Amino acid sequence: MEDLKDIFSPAPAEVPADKYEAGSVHWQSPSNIAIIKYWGKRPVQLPQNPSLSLTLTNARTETRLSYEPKDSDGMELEFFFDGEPAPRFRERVLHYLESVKTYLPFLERFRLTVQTVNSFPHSAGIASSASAMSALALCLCSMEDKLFGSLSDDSLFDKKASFLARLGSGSAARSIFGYAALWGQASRVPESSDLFAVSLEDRLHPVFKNFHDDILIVSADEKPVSSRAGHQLMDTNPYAPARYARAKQRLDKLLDALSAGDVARFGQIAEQEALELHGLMMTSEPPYLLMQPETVAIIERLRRYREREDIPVFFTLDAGPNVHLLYPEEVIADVRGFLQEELAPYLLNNTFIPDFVGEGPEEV
Ligand code: 2P0
Repeated sequence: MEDLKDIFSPAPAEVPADKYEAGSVHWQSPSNIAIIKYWGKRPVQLPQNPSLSLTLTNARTETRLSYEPKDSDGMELEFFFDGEPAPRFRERVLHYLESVKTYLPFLERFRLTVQTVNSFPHSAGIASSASAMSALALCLCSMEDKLFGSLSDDSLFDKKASFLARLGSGSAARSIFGYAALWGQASRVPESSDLFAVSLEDRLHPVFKNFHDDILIVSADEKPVSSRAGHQLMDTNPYAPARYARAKQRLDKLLDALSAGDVARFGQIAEQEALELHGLMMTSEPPYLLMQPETVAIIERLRRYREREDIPVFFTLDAGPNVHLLYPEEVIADVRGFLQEELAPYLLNNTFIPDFVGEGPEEV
């Protein structure tokens, strides 16, 4: 509990005179793909069920936070996305910084500039809140540590970064940790918490440490229902209580599969969760669909291919129409052949993002 007190207790507002100078911090942080999905939350940004994700490598955000001393009151922020001012993102980040300033009161003593770049094309329609908010939270923790030396303990640093990332976007809490992360209290993992994610690296069989996730881009259109609205609709979804109970049961089974290296069981759970997530969308009031015809066609093709060739390749879906192909390294040649021969016609401009499980964020 001592650590908890440390992440809640605000950093000092008064900056030591010898540290009150311009500086910058710089992080890269990846996206993650949930296998057990977070869908439904309660205030403030707390999950209704624990979620578990694999941390990706190529789909990442690079963020530089620069700061210089100022005398005026209030939060001051300039925001650049891909080198251009981005007023909509600036509004969101400003709102976020206001919401976390009780933990980071020193932010108001500086003029802040955030410059951010995504490694993946924005035309791909890939949600980037996990990589973006985790990269920003890591920058905030680095800034705090530079000013006060208060986060020199790596595990405390990660915990606070995950806690702050969560307040920006729930799924971002999980991107702080490499390989695999769990966010939300789960009886099987004593250190788990609703407030921040924890690393599952030590509970992962080696087969999952370089697992592949090829992200097949089916559509880049803006989603008709945002994730924020989707979470909200869970509040009135009649199946919500059953959903939260099932997610908890599945988590236990997934933890066993992950430690045993049971790829088939892992894949079965990933697919159940993907379809259940979209089933929840279809049973919301009002109901909605994020899958496209191509999404369903790819799933059908994949299932037939798997049965025919006995190759362990599975799918999951995020809150959108794109399909994530999950498979172990040893079958990459087979899966890429199948992708080019059978799935290419369903992809937008033949686009897929080859991604895989990785070590997590990196300070630049
Ligand atoms: C997840 N998703 O576990 C689930 C599964 C999408 C599908 O969390 O409102 O952007 O910022 O907490 O994290 C997407 O929602 O939502 C999401 P907020 P977030 O990854």
